[in-house]
Amino acid sequence: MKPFIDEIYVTLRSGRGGAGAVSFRREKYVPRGGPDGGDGGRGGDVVVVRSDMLRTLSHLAGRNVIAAEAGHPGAGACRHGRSGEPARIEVPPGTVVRDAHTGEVLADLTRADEAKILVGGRGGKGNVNFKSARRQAPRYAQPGQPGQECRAKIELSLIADVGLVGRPNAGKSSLLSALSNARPTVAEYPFTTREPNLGVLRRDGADLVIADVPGIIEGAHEGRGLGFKFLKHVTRTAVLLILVDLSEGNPVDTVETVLAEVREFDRSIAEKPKLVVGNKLDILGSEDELRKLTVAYPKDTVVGISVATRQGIPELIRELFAYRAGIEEGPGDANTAEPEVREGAGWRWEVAQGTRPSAGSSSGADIGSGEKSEGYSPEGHSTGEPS
Ligand SMILES: Nc1nc2c(ncn2[C@@H]2O[C@H](COP(=O)(O)OP(=O)(O)OP(=O)(O)O)[C@@H](O)[C@H]2O)c(=O)[nH]1
Ligand SMILES: [Mg+2]
Repeated sequence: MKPFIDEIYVTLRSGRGGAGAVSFRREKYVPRGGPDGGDGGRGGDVVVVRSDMLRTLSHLAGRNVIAAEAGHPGAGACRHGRSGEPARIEVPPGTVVRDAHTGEVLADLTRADEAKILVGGRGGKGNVNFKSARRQAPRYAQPGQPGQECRAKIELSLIADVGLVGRPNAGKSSLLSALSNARPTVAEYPFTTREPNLGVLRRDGADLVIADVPGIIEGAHEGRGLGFKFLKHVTRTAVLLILVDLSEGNPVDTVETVLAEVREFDRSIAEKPKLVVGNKLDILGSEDELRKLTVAYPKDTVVGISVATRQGIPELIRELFAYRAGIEEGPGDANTAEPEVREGAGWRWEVAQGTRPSAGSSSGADIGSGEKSEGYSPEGHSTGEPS
């Protein structure tokens, strides 16, 4: 399996324009034929294209520069140079391209199919354009315009509808497994999940994408446990599902700790609609703990479940679909039928080693500045000196 890579830095370069040609018509019975140097071709653009087949940025790993082709020079007999081939960069849905230095968003491929990031340089005009009554034999043509360059940060946020957050061992991966076709690893030790997992829950033809992220502990914002940078994968979810192991006791403290860490990461995530879910209801005494949650969060929806016995799971699924923005409750049988969990696409990613800058939040302190774009230097053969 390819490593999970969700952030890369790369220098993008559009093609410089091709130079215009200096050329004169030379034919047997045409003495002193006029200038006929054609224009140079346009340089290639840099375009980012959304590919729904891709799930990570791994295919771009190790690329330091992505450059489009330069425009081809013009030639005699007024021939135009060919345009340079664009650089088309395929990325998964949910990719955002930013200027690595300023953070400015250059393209957001969540909904857009493609976006032009850099425009190729214009081709130079050939000497046929510079003929005048006074200058009948211009020995001059324009060089092509240089291409553009930028250091880009290409970043992927998973597009999930529901984000599962909670302490390690709460049963997040077990729940994802119960709700969707995804089969993440489940184990009784903390931090089993080290990279996000996605699963799809399908019901009455509507899809709900659920993201299970690694467990969060107090002090995660200071790097404890696995840290909290993976929370960026829930920045775009519509609903936050906070899962609590009721058998641990003090469920309200647990929810507050998790929320405090989420808030440290990004206040807006903590303000999303929340679903507070108590898990492991099958364990003795959990009912009482669940009641504490219901009392503490009268405004939020509180649901008790047991992934082990499937108690409460159908109710939870109904709540999830009810919450999801833009998707109403499925037609008809909402109260009676057991919601159906069917096949869909699911992915599991493995850990990437040493592929990205250390802290997700540092806005690129260690980014190389990349080479500066070259000067505007005319190239060899086809650009003549001014006469
Ligand atoms: N008794 C009981 N055990 C459960 C239930 N749900 C999950 N577990 C167990 O709890 C343990 C942790 O489950 P996981 O799904 O790996 O928990 P997680 O939240 O994904 O944990 P991390 O990935 O480490 O953050 C496993 O041993 C599960 O079998 C439940 O409803 N009842
Ligand atoms: Mg897990």
